[in-house]
Formats: sequence, structure tokens, C-alpha cells
Amino acid sequence: VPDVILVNPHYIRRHGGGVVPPIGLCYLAAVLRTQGASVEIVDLAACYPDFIAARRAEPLEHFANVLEALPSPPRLIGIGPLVTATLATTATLARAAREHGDAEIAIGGPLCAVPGAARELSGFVDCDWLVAGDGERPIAELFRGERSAGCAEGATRLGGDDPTPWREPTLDALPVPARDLLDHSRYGSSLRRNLAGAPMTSAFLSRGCPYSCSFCAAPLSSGKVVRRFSMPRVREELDACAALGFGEIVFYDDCLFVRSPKLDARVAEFAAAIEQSGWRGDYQLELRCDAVTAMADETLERLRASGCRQINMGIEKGHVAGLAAMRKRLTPETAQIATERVVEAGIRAAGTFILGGAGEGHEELEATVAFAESLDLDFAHFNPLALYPGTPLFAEQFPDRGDKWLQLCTNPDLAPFGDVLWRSEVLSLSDVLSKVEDAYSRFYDGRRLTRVLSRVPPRERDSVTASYARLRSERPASWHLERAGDPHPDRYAA
Ligand code: B12
Ligand code: SF4
Repeated sequence: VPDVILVNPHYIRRHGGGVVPPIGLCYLAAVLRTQGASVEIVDLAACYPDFIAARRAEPLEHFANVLEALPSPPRLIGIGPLVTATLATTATLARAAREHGDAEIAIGGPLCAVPGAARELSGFVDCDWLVAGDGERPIAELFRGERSAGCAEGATRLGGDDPTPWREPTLDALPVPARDLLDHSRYGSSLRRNLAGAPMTSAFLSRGCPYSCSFCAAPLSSGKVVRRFSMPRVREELDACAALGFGEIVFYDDCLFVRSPKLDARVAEFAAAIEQSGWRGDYQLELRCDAVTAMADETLERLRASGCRQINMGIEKGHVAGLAAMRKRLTPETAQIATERVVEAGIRAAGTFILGGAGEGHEELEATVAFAESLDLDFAHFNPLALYPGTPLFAEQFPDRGDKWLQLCTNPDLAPFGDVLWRSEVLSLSDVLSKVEDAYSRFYDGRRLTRVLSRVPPRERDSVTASYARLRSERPASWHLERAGDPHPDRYAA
């Protein structure tokens, strides 16, 4: 019997995307192991990648079967990461955990760091502990039974005060995530799915972001100061990835590199750490456009030479006013230069765009889609603007609600796919969602595919072609409102 079961809740997924390992849970598992705990991870998001609300019973039954098969209950069941999209499923999973024994139940993840969480979630999620911020130290303390009912950093009893997000001061103190607990065959980026070969994994080598984009929930949980692993610790993690045979890594860090006087030196150090490690493969990085434009040519070349095959940039909008309204501190021009530089360096360029927001009408939506089309990107994603509790945007939109966000986030009209989606007097939600569909079909056209194929290695051509077909035809269907229809809503009501 495992001492601890960690569950990654299922959620309404977008079609045609990749399946990404729950690296946060692997971090928790690694720390628990240092405490002598045996740990199992149940990744329902990966087991049910085609999940839609109307099929909620299967993952829940899967979890119940896991618990029923155990001769005795585990000591601790951890469910998360809790985000708005996993609120409903987390509540049903916690209830199932309660019904199947007397394990302590802890919930953690970004939403637990939102003001009001302890009060809002009590009565909705039946759990013992709420964990905010970095979960490693709090979960180890919970496992050792060192927590009492009082308020403490990182974890509190549900219904009490909000937990103060815990931020691990020395990241190097964290053990390498326990990726060995996952079934690697389930994971792959959308592109990789068609490439036979070594499995992919994800990594997170820093915590925190110093920016304050009004729509983003990340800094609330992980803080505004960027904490990074030392290069020896980065090498250790890459060696561990090599030992497990991973051929591709996606670095999901919010701000592994930001524009600063140390930017080029930091990137060079990182590339050197990769080259000195035992790991060889392809990797993807998330970067702000202004970090790309601030890099020297040699630095971008260094990234490519060390295996960087794709850079993902949050471009968000094609018009200055929209970017300013979101406090993104970027301009379309920066995005254009960044895209050109990435492509010139021989790296795939991918951008994400957000449709909807203050001051946007049909013209502004069109300006963003047309801007995306005009860029020489290899891949693009278009999302309707989501309003996450705890963000400045959420407060602007719902000024009278204070920290009372649960009712809004669980209202199926406002949050048909799990996140509260933007709408306004000039743009209905259907307008925004139709534009998302339009954007995918326009962006993934034959001309772009021909151009992109001319610069990818022959062995990748089939997978790029297949990805384009999926993103053009499958992805838009993610936003059909009828998909979210649940025939048995009462079964899942908290
Ligand atoms: C990588 C990533 C993904 C990946 C992997 C997600 C995963 N399950 O690991 C993919 C692409 C699948 C994804 C999907 C989605 N994501 Co995402 N994602 C991120 C990103 C960029 C990094 C997450 C990460 O790996 N962090 C590193 C690890 C170490 O941290 P962590 O996962 O938060 O876990 C730590 C703590 O939170 C805590 N913890 C987490 N789980 C648990 C459980 C227990 C029991 C305990 C005690 C503690 C605990 O301890 C962990 C270790 O310290 C964040 C931004 C961010 N910086 O947080 C957005 C972010 C979490 N995603 C977000 C969203 C909205 C989504 C989607 C809903 C998008 C969609 N509609 O499809 C889905 C939801 C899926 C989900 N279950 O998270 C939002 C959440 C905002 C909100 N309030 O809802 C964020 C904050 C970005 C943003 N836009 O603001 N995402
Ligand atoms: S969108 Fe990126 S840069 Fe902006 S606050 Fe979020 S993580 Fe930071």
C-alpha cells in the first residue's frame, strides 16, 4: 500500500494538444520519498486526455477503483494542482477519497494561493488541508504529522485562515522530481506524438515571475522574485532525465530568462550546463519576446546548438492598446522582431494569442488574428481571454465580489469549459469563440505549412503536417459550447 497517493485531476481539455507530465506532483513525490514515504501518482488528466464534461464518470470510477484495490487506505491523499478548470473534478475526487477510508486529504495548487481560498473552498471541497505556494515543505510536514490546526506558512486547515503561500528560499534544496513514477508512454507534445522515439518530459528549473500581466495567475502562487536552480543542480536534473531516456524536454518556466544585464551570461551558463550534462535531445523554452530581442545573436545560436528546437512566446495581441490594457509591457513590434530572430537562428517559433479584453470589439479581434497570420511563426495558439481569481483582471471585472470567486468560477454559463471566459457588451462569448475557430483555420493554412516544411528536417515533415491538420480541424472543436454540456449536472454538484 502506498503511504501517499497524489492525484492529477482531469479537466476539460482542448483537442489536438499534447499531454504534459504533472511535474509539480513529481516534486512532491520526490520530497515525500526523502521522508521514507512510498508514493503513487494517479494522473487522471493523462489517462483521460479526451475528457469532456459529459463523460465525467469514467475518471472518477478509475480513481475509486484504485482506492478499492488497496488492502488498506494510504495515510495521505493529495489532489492537485487546483486551478479553476479542476475545481469541480477536485471536489468529486476528494469526496471519493473521503468515502474510501480515513486518509488525510490535502489539496494544493495555484488556486489555493488566491485570497479567500480557505473560506470559499470549505463546503465545496471536502478536504483536511489547503496547501498554497510551493508544496514540497508543507506536504513533508503533513506526512510527518507535524501540523496542528493553527495557521502556518504553506498549509492550513480548510475553513480557517488562508494559507500564506510558502516559497522555498533555496530551490537547490529540492530533490530531482520523481519522474520515474509516471508512465512515460502517455506523454508527448502535440508534435512529438507523431515522431517515434524517446519519450518527452517537462521541467521547471525556477519559480516566480517579476511581471504583473493583469490576466496571469502565476506570480500569485510562486511569487514575484525569480528563484532559480544553480547550474550544478540543473546538470543533476538533466542527468536524471538522461537516465530515464527522455529525448525531449519542455521547460515550462515562466521566467527562466528575463531581460536583464545578466541575460546573455545566464543563457550561456544554461547551454553549457546542458552540454556538460549526460542528456542529449531536443528542448523547448518559454520566453518573453523582449528577452528574445535582448539576446545577442551568439546567445540564440548557443541555445540552438545546445538542442533548443522551439521557443514559445506569449505574444497575446496584435494591437498596442490591448497589450497595454493587459500590462504585458510588450509591443507587436517586439513580437515581430523576436519571431524573425528565432526563425533566423534556426529555431521553431511558436506564439500564443489571447482574444477578448477591455476595449476590444470585432476590429481588435481581427487585428490580433491578422497580426498572428502576418508573423513567420511555425505554430500559434489562440485562447479566449480567461479571468482567473486573484488576478488584477478578475478584480477589474468583478469589482463588487471582493474575494468571493467560487460561485462565479463554478457557474456553467460564465465558465462553460472550466475557466470564467471574457465577454462584454460589444463581444458575446460566442463572438470570441467563433474568432478562435476562425484564427485556427486561417493560421494553419497550406502556404504556411509549405514554408514551415521547407525549414524542418525531413524526418519531422510528416509530424509537422499531421500537427497542422489536427490544429486546423480538431482544435477549434474544443470551443464548441455544446461540448461542455453535461447530461447529469446534479451528480457533480458539490
Ligand atoms: C505547465 C503548465 C501547464 C501544463 C501542465 C499542468 C500540470 N498539471 O502540471 C499544461 C499544458 C497541461 C497546463 C494545462 C492547464 N493550465 Co496551466 N500552467 C502551466 C504553468 C506554465 C506551469 C505549471 C508548473 O508546472 N509549475 C511548476 C510546478 C513545480 O508547480 P505547480 O504545478 O504549481 O505545483 C506546485 C504547487 O502548486 C503545489 N501543488 C501543486 N499540486 C499540488 C497538489 C497537492 C496535494 C499539494 C499539497 C501541493 C500541490 O506544489 C507543487 C510543487 O511546489 C502554470 C503557470 C505557473 N507558473 O504556475 C500554468 C497555469 C497553472 N495553468 C493555468 C491554466 C488555466 C491551465 C488550464 C486550465 C488551461 C486549459 N484551459 O487547458 C489547464 C489546466 C490543467 C491543470 N490541471 O493544471 C493557469 C491556472 C490559473 C487558474 N487559476 O486557473 C496558470 C497559473 C497559468 C495562468 N494562465 O495564469 N498547464
Ligand atoms: S504572463 Fe508571463 S510574464 Fe506575464 S505575469 Fe504571467 S508568467 Fe509573468
